[in-house]
Amino acid sequence: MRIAVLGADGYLGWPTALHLSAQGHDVVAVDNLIRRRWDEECGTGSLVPISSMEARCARWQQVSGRSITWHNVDLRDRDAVEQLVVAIKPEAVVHFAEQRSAPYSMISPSHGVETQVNNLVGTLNLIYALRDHVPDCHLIKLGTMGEYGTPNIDIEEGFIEIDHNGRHDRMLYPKSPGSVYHLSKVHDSHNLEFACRVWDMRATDLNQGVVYGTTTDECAQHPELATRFDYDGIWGTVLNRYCVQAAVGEPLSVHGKGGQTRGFLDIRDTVRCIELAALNAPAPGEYRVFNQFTEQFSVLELAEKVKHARAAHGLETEIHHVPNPRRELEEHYYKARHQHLLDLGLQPHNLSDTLIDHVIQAVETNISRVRRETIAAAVDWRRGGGLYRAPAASTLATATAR
Ligand code: NAD
Ligand code: USQ
Repeated sequence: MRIAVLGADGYLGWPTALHLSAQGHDVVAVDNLIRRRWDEECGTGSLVPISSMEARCARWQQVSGRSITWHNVDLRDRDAVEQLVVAIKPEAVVHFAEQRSAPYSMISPSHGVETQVNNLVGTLNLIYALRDHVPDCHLIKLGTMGEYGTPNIDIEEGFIEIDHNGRHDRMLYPKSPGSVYHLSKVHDSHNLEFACRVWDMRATDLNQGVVYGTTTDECAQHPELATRFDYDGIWGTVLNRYCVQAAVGEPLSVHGKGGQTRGFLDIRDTVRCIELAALNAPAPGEYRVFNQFTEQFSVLELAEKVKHARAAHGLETEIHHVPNPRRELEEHYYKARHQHLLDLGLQPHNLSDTLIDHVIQAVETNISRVRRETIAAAVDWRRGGGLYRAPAASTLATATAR
């Protein structure tokens, strides 16, 4: 298949481009490198050194004998998106290219607006270009489990059957996201569903959980094929952050009580899920939703897993309950269905001590690059955003008192 991977310079886009290329697909990699500029703005950076897209693609050609074509395109530029689609005529498009940090979206009004403009305009430009030039193309769009929030009922895969006043219907599952970023994904989902229903497009919306891990089979083949690894208080995701904290000897920062439960998956499963979605396209007019995660954990359970993995090597790790900078339930019901990708053949890599050890080893290899001042949570939801540095880790009693 000719597959365009949008957001190919990112944590997940680059390993996916490599994986699809390794499977023999004709891959076109697209990005506008804005994430590297956001890092400059935030004073943050990938822990693992990452090469330029030109160098990465050249290295992949040399290592694998396969070529990935690289285009620097901003999805907000409608003409550029249209020209790209006309030029490459993709059979499938994997769309990762969005502002993906919840804390970044909550820094200020301009960061919130920037996030929604970037994400919604980019996705709309793509929908129109595909509709007008390759209407049969399968759009595989990265959504997020956080679209659903934490409802007090089971979470289904995109749709729910409702009986109301004696009548029955199948409707989009209600959404209750927790940040301006997560909200942008909800708006995208509605636009995608509309495009399928009204223009007979075909789309898979992948409501992905929080990803952890540093590498995939393809990325591991050469240091220049490495993908980025974020750990700071704006871009780092929770388990990756805990592993960095453990490696540098800081306490693990559990927000509040730590009962916040989320879906998680290994980065190796991300690339496989995308491949499975691409190989099994929906029918024209079908809007399909897969919940893309493999296991669910509370953030306190995850911290305990990291502590346990360290203890196996005789190392002591502290867990601190820091005041929660977010507005979110810290104790709640959570049961989310995630059957569709398993039915298509996904064989999950469950979280193990070995994986945690592996991530911590990757951190230790790059320990001199850790910017310790960026590790603490940096954005406070409750105060209407604003960049701040969290107070020193405190006790659960203090967190609860607030
Ligand atoms: P990332 O920030 O590492 O990569 C995103 C890439 O998209 C960046 O390289 C950036 O430059 C590019 N991009 C952003 N806006 C663009 C635009 N207007 N035009 C062209 N390129 C643009 O993020 P990631 O962690 O790889 O996440 C990829 C996708 O997966 C995102 O849509 C994110 O919402 C989703 N997702 C990520 C996770 C996770 O845990 N990392 C979990 C669930 C969903
Ligand atoms: N958390 C801690 N301690 C930390 C960091 C986070 O307890 O040091 C908690 C948060 O309060 C939250 C949970 O961990 O309850 C997840 O936070 P996160 O930063 O790991 O993930 P999140 O902000 O939800 O965003 C990440 C990605 C985003 C993706 C989302 C998937 O950045 O792109 O959409 O995970 S999901 O959460 O399923 O919506």
